[in-house]
Amino acid sequence: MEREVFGLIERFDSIIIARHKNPDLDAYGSQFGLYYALKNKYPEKKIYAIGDTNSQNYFQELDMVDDETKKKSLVFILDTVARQMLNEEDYINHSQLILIDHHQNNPDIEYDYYIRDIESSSTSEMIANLLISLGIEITKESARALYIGIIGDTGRFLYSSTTAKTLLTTSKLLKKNINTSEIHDLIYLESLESRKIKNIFFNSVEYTKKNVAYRKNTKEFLDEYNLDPNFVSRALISQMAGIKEIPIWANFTYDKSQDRIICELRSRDYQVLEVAKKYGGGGHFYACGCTVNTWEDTDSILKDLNKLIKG
Ligand SMILES: [Mn+2]
Repeated sequence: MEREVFGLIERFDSIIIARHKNPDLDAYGSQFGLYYALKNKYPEKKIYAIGDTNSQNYFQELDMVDDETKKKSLVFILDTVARQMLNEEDYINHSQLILIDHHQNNPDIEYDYYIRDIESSSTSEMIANLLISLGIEITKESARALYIGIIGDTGRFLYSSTTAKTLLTTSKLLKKNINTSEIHDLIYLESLESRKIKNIFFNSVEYTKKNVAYRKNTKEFLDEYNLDPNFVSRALISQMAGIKEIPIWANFTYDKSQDRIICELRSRDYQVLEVAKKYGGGGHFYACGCTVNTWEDTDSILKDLNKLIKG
């Protein structure tokens, strides 16, 4: 299938690279990793990176593309295959649609080609290997993006999603002389304010009778400290990780922009994905999420999480 994808890249003069909304480092990394490599190899083609942006954009502004251009373009969607994770305007208009993803879900959108590798740590790792196998040069800029995506999804090579292939792929990126300490400072240095918020967050974590740790981040909490729901949802959940007594942890965050509650579920040993799926979400077996309408829904999620724990 990689050869067919290569044929399409060669054939189209207009190529659009999209990824899931509320992008994380892997969504950005895979998007810009592919973008910079294609821009370098095909300077005569129109290459676009599109989508929403947030505080994790360590790259550049996204492109605006009109519907007419989209309709005659090859469109890539990276790091998701789920309609719920996408802005419809990012993919609905296209000539050919290619999905590239490392998640467990089955696509619920129509596509032309789908490259899936659930063994891959990240979509960025997949893009790196795709570029290598197609003989498309990974420039230094592209390598930096792909490296950022890989460290994002592996927690700097800490999670068990890190494989021999992940490290082999990363070593090829490091040969491009990217400055890893500069990257790590950019992404991981935090402000004093942020550390203080983490303390407030952790001190008010609650526990179910089966020791599922959870935090309900209400509108009042977000307003009081002027917090971005994506930051609270994605960045603060790790405060509950790595605790011996806590097998499952969940973070529920009110999002004003959609008047709904973002749920992030994590576990070391229990497959929480089935619970996320029950509420219309998806992701990985041990790290996934969904979005619900009411706080009562979050209570029923907690009940379902409790049921996963035996004894
Ligand atoms: Mn990913």
